[in-house]
Amino acid sequence: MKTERDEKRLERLKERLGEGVGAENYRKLSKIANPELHLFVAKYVELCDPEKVFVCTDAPADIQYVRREAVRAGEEQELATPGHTVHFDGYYDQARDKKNTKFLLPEGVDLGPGINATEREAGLAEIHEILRGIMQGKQLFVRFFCLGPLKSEFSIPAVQLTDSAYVAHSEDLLYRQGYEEFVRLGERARFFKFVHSAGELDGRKTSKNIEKRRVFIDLEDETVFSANTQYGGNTIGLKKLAMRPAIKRASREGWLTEHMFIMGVHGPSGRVTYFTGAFPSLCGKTSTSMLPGETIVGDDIAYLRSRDGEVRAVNPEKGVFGIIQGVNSEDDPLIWRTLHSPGEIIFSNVLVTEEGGVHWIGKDEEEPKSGFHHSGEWKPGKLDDEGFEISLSHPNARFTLDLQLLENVDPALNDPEGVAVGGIIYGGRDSDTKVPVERSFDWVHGVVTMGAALESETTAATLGKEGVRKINPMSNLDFLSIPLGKYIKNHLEFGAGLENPPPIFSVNYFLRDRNREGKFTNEKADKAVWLKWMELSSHGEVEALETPTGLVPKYEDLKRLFRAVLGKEYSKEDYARQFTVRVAENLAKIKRVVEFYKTKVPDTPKVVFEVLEEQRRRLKSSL
Ligand code: SPV
Ligand code: MN
Repeated sequence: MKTERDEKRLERLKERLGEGVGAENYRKLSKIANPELHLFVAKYVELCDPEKVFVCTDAPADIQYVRREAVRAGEEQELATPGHTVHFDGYYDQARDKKNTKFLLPEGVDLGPGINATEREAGLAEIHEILRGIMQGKQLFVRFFCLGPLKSEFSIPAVQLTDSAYVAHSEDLLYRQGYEEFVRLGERARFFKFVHSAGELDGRKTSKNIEKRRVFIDLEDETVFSANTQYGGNTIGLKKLAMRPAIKRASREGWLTEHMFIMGVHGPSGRVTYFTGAFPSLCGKTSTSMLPGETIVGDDIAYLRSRDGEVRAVNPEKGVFGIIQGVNSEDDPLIWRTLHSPGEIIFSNVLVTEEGGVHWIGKDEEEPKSGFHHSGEWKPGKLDDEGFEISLSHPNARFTLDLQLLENVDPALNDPEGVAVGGIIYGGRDSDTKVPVERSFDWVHGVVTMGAALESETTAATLGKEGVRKINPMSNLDFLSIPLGKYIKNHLEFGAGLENPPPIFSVNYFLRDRNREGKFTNEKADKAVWLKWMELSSHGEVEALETPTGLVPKYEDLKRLFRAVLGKEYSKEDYARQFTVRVAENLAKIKRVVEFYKTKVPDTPKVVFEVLEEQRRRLKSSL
């Protein structure tokens, strides 16, 4: 029901957009027959008070306009290779800001310890105050997208308001255009809403008032607000911001929103088996999903539904916001080739050379002796205000591109039915405990010991100290919008409802050897072999050895696969180093995990403790 206040608001929006070019913007908005949408736009246009509003449809000319505006406004700069641009976030705005990311919860609602929240009314008042007049003198872009393939049961339409052409442009590469989808759905669209402002910009066009950086998530209204930040993980509404309301919706409706890639692993005789994989950032997730010889559906997020007894998955995205550090011609040939070819790519927080090329840490070319990046002019040895050396590029520097630019994009990317999931993988950065690859005994064992017990050493993808071991259930902890115990229960129930649940695996690319100066026990490329083994295992075509923690590959199978996949001889010594179960470390891990669930997760399902206890007993009796 529209109130008189609503009517007035719409009148004012019409006036604002009503003249000259503006009339066209109003017409575009009106074509979507959805009063809730109109009111949302009217409310935030009025509050943020931009100088101009641009309503973007799916028309190529509209999309091109946004791209040009990003360059014209100085948020992106063109590079020497056609289509390439670079964007910088502020020096202190280089990662997800967990501290200032909060759920706005009505009184009496509690998501449990560890989930950052504030009272809803107070939070709305705070963010509205920050947003008031924040876009004065700037242009507001209204964008429509669809999370997931068009015309699909999986999908969620979404609208983004932002004053950052960089954010709007990034979303073009990452999400399916959704204006026509909104027109088609009209009042039936149950959509997510995002309001973002980079806030006041400094001379280098980076957010200036980061002390007022906020990401506030209003679950009730499925709306997310983000202010005074540009870094993609804080701003690109449809990425990590949308995961929160999506997890909540999924929980209500009996499906799953996961921090998972989706890839096609190519088995014998042309068989393709789809795997989803959850890894905390900077733990090899993107590079796994892009392994040569395999095909990629998505590198970051998956919606999973059970359909006729099987699991099906879609990627809500259609592009990649990937970590660039360490990308080199030998380990990542596909990404490497794409990053060196013309095409629409946004680099962020890399070093720009005098010739208009880009460089990053771990690029296998000679390092430039000077350049320009997120800290301004750069030379080796440059120090920041606190006296720390500033690296050539930021460890969380990224590239943004449409998956269609990659040779290995999977043909099922836009299938409204999704792909059938043949296996689920959990991975983390673990230097001393878990074997490189292992299959769980069953769904519950996998959910508990591999998903719920996932630990990882922290990386540069969030602000804070690196290298500290932390539990990160399903690698989804940062995005949970429901109590963790409930989230785990959902996984258990999801599996219980499946006729034939896909096998669950864990991988660890980061195991070190205690006896050889802590060297990694594996080469980066070895993950290609683990994938092929999992593919065969998921079809029951390789046997496995039972250990106290799960089912591990047999030496002979790996020997054969190392030769076939990598052309490498695989030694018994390597196998022993990698696959000997580290009993003491595994026992210590169980202790940490039990302690965490006992003290921090009041609603932990009982079976979590039971399964961990059984594992503890198996480990003990193996001593
Ligand atoms: C991650 O950190 O998990 C990412 C990038 O995928 S971000 O958008 O920052 O979440
Ligand atoms: Mn991610």
